[in-house]
Amino acid sequence: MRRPAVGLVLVALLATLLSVPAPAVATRTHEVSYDRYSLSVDGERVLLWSGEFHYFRLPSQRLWRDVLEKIRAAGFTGVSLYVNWGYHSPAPGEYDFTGVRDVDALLDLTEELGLYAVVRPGPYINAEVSGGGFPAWLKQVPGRARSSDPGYTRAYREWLARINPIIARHQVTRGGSVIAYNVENEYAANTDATYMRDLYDTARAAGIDVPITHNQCCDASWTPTWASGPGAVDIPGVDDYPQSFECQTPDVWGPWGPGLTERLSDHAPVYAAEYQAGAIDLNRAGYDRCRELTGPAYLRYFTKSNLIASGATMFGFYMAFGGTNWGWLGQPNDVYTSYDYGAAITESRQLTDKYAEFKRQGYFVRAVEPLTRTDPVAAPASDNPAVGTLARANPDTGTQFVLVRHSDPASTTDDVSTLDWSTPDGRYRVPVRVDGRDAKILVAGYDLGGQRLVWSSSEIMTHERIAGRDVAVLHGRAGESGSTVLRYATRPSVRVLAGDVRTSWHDGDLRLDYTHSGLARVLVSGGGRPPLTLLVGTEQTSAEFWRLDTEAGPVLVRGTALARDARVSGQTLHLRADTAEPGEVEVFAPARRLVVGGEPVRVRSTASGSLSGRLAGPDPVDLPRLTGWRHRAGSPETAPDFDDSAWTVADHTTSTSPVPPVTLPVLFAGDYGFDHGHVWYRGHFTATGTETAVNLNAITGKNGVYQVWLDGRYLGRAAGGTQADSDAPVNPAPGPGTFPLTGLRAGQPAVLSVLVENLGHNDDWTAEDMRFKQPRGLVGAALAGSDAALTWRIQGADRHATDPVRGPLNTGGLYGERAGWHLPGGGGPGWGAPRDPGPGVSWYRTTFRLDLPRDQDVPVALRFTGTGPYRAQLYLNGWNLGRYTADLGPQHDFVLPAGPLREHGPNTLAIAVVALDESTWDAPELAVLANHRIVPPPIGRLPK
Ligand code: IPT
Repeated sequence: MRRPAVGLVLVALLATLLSVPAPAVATRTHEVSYDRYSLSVDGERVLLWSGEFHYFRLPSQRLWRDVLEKIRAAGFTGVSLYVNWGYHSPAPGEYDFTGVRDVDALLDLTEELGLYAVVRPGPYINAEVSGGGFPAWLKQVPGRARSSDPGYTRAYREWLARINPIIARHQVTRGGSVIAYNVENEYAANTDATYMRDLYDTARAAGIDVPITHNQCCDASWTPTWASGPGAVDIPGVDDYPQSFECQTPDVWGPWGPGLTERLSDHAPVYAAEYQAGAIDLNRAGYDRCRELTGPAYLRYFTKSNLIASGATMFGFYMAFGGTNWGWLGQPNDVYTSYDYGAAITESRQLTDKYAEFKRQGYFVRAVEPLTRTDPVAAPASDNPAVGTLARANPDTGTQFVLVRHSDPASTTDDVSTLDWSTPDGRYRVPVRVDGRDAKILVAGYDLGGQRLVWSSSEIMTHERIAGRDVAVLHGRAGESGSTVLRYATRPSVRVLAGDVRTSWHDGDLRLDYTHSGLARVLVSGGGRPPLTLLVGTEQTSAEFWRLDTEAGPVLVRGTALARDARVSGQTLHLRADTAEPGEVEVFAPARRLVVGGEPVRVRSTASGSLSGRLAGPDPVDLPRLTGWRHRAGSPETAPDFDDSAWTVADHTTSTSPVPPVTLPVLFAGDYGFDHGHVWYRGHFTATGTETAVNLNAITGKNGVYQVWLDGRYLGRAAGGTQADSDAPVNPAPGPGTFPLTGLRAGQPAVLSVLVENLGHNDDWTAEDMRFKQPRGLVGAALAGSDAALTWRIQGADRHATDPVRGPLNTGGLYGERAGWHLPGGGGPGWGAPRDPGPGVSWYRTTFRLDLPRDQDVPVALRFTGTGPYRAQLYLNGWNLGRYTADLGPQHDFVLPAGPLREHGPNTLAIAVVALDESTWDAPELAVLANHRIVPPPIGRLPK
């Protein structure tokens, strides 16, 4: 498979060496085509094995590189990238693509790293982000969203006019990384073909000339599939989440079906557009449970079954890295701050056992090219009905791929069988074993480099031609026996360097029999073929290998926690690798010397043809304890004499929202331009003395609350209304709360202060405005027992004055947020000794210094342990990095990503505690989540 950007990588590397900027645009262009089997680039078939990554969930360009390097190191050939309209657009006509919103820089990075990109700019993306990626202001645009209504059309064309040119200039066809462009998202309910057609045409008109795709929900029963007819795309894909999102029961097996991607078109490859690789934590079980639900066994069984059953050659694994719903990015109903997703790479960028499984599979699909073009063929018969087989073959090479797994998907027994296998090189009896929910893809009739693999009951991880030798890594489950048969013209000489391997020779077949254990090493030479180093490992030992491209050809690295990059110059291999502890490193490379991080490593040459040396681990690190907290009361808006004269008067009598107000005037926060976070209301009236209560309604999103004060006295709180849909358009009387009013005298001026949480905007999954355009804030307010006139003023985060660095979703309308108390400069007078919080808002601030070792990567979290009736909004150097819901859980650790976190210098923490009642102040502490020695980028700094 050709990497489109190798040329560019070289240019970039040279440029870095010479300390001149790399040219922005690569000169080499490529042709992208496709047929019913696969995508091709310049006529060479490509297996697109991509992992989903959301740049908007990681506010740090530097860490984008870290995560994308980790994705690449797992063998992914691409990334799937949603682009989030609302993240870039605070108000109509206002767009920002700078800093953490720089999509150009993101695509430059994919290009530099040689990763293909499937870009998915919506306009609707779902993705558990606020509004499903729609900007909040779209709620005030008349006309149904996700339809061809003129109001919506004008709005989304504005977005596409901004984003399409960025995507277009990064296409593979122009020397960049973008290999496909996805329109809309699971567009299967209330569809409108005119709209779909326009998305397609608008992309083409903007110069998008790579294939246009769509990700259909679930299976072909959801229509239209956009495979044909008006609005059809080039490559229709399918989303599949066979394990569901019930993380609290991680042992279930495929409750949402077998996970076999359907073919939607005869003219396009089978595309598993979103294939489940983690889960949202709907029931707050914690992401470790989600990682179990979608763990290595799931990935083995479902992904391998799907590969062979469906013949898919395009994949988007959702998610490779989930990230963080920082600020008010998250959708209110299904997620909390962490969007870790139980993914292969954790929110704090750590590699898991799922990562190892992805690596085994990713290296395989990438190395074994005949997989890009296969048809179903008859599978070898199994003599044990408990063990089932399914097969595909490449019609050009004859190479066969046989899936072996239990016939009953849920079976957990340990079974053996003998396959009667007619391979391209003859008929064989092949013993296999399936222990539990395992699945294997066995290969026969394969030109493995210069070798001929007749068959193997071990799986192929990868193979490379290195310094004139074929080096192959096979693997099997520890303790299971395996056999590999290779064909030679004459009997080759075999040297077993490690492991208990028995060899036999019969009629051109060299047969190796062994038990998978540790790492067996066999050298084969002669026999009319190039020399072969055969490495046969277990799941554990195979996962120790890393495969890297260099300008001198591929290299293999065994050991280290992560091998990111390599370069060969002369006889020296320069390696960029991470270590978690001191240990061995072994490299198979056309080199005699090894340099890691600029430091020569003492190596010895091994009999395997490799170099072996030792690398140091990281030094231990200590983080400072957080001390010196200061406090400031944060809800002056409750005081009767608070000056609200500059606030917006709520005087609208109509709204574009399809959800009607309970009372007039309209109090919907968005209708007055306040879209994210908390909103304050002050309702003034002259008491008649007969008031008995105020009846309020507010909509906050799930688990949201609103709080009410009368003349500074706390009256209490109520739960806010949640998602509306067409069945219950307004959730009969949304978020009702009755607050008794006592002690008011006739003629007395009185003021109600109401603080309403806004947890984000509903998605638009079913393309019905009732749900997405459900308002936020107060939706009804009436005095009981009195006809006094209530006049309201409203204050929140102004959509026209959003933070230029941190973006439109960073802050809401708390007093301290409006006054900048969350910012590094927001200290000053007015702050005093810490006090326990009472109902309303209390701010806490402190500073701390870090000086982490520059050659170590130490992800840091802020750890909350307090319990009580409060929610705490945490700001690091002004960045709103999450919301600790002490009353709900489950998240206690909040990742502080480097970037917002200064690893070398002073940091400011500010915490806005919104307490529902009297509570206690439990100060959080810093926590180390991992520690690796790294080679700081870029690799170009390494000596030549
Ligand atoms: C699929 C969406 O396409 C994606 O945006 C995200 O929301 C994902 O689900 C869940 O995390 S929808 C599919 C579950 C039907």
